[in-house]
Amino acid sequence: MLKVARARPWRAACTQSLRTHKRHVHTPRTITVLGETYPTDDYTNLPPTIAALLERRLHVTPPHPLNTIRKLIASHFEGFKSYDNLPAVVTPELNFDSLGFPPDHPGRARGQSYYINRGVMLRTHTSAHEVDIYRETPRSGGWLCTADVYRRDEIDRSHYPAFHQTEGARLVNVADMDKLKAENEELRRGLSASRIIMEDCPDFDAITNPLQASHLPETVLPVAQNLRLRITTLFMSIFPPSTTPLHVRWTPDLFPWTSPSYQLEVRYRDGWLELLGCGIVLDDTIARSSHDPASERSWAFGMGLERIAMPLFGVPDIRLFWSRDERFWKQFRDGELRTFQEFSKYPPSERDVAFWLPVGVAKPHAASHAAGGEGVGWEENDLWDIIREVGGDLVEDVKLIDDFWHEAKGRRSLAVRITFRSMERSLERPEVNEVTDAIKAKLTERLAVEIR
Ligand code: FA5
Ligand code: MG
Repeated sequence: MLKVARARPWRAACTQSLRTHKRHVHTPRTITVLGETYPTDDYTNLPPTIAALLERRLHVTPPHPLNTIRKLIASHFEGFKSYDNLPAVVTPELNFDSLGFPPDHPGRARGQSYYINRGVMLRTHTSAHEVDIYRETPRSGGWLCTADVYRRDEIDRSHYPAFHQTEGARLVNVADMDKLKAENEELRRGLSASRIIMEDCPDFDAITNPLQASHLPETVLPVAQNLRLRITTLFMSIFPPSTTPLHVRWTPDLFPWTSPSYQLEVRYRDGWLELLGCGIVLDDTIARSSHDPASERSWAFGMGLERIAMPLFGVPDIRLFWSRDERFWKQFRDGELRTFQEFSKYPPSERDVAFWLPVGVAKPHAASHAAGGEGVGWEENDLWDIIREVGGDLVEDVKLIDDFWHEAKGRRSLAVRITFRSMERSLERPEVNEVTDAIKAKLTERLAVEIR
């Protein structure tokens, strides 16, 4: 206890100087994103490699599979208005506050999201546009919004710092519940005639997934059922009937602006792949959207398009969606589902990199990871970003393989295993060594680590 207390001022000083160092040496005064120039500040953490992805617009570029999926989804939601070109640069107010994220929500931290500066960031989800779009939506209207979203994340075959989501929402007048119940019956009949296996979950749980205080079961349960039925029938219609029936399961979830909330997973390659989150929008958010929570309910969902495209097109690695290689592009036709043929798989090459963290970085778990990174001298996502920035798409996977605290030195040591693999060619040993050396140099320069 005493040790932690004594260590604190020292750690704070070190954190400060590290941050000043990083900013002073590496952050330009301004950065330009999608043609707009912004001043930088102590929150800026958007690397050029990520900023470059904003130009790609894969979800509106035929014959890219994400464009095909976007259109398939839209065809299932007849009469819903589509928004496919909203810019990725948003304010934290839109991305978080408009949806009631608490001030200390971890998603707000610099370590989790990409900030251009304190006032502007890259959207982390399409929900950032919910309130604005609802405002333009008439009573009983529906809408869809598809876009690229950005999150600082680990690297593996199903996680990439940029991915795509389709958000959808439907407003329902509480006076229309009978109509909605009839629609639900129709949807249920369609489902029971299909080969889909659906594990449903309870509509709500009074403790862990409650109805909102102002919602009577009779004016909200049909809406919650309509949400799950519309989504399940969407997947029933876009996944072609095959010998193995599609197997999905609903479970309760938690979002700051919906209650009750649900998540949908699909059975894929011996595991469960998370496809989407959704729920009944809170009255507060409805009111913020210039609608009347007393007479209107709304469901909303946000689904990951790559997660749908991977099983649907048989794409084994999420990096492939960003490929510029014509062997990827020429396999697809606009609007058609085709099974991707892996181009010859080149061998992986692994390198381990071990290093001491800067003196003064606290023992793991002694530090609290406060939102906004205040007082935190070490942010693991900085590590993944730098490795990706230097190694680009040659980096297939990065794993933390060692993390120990050296009592006598009072220092923490980490080791990572980087798997390099090109989708396009065999990597030569000297090239891999050169990239590894460049990664080590950048880690030393930016994070003040000491390579072991
Ligand atoms: C959301 O982003 C919420 N905005 C969804 C929502 C909308 C809830 C409206 C309620 C109402 P979540 O963080 O679970 O939720 O992400 C939604 C989906 O995006 C996931 O289910 C997954 O399919 C996909 N996804 C999330 N992270 C990644 C990633 N790093 N790479 C690829 N896909 C991802
Ligand atoms: Mg989720």
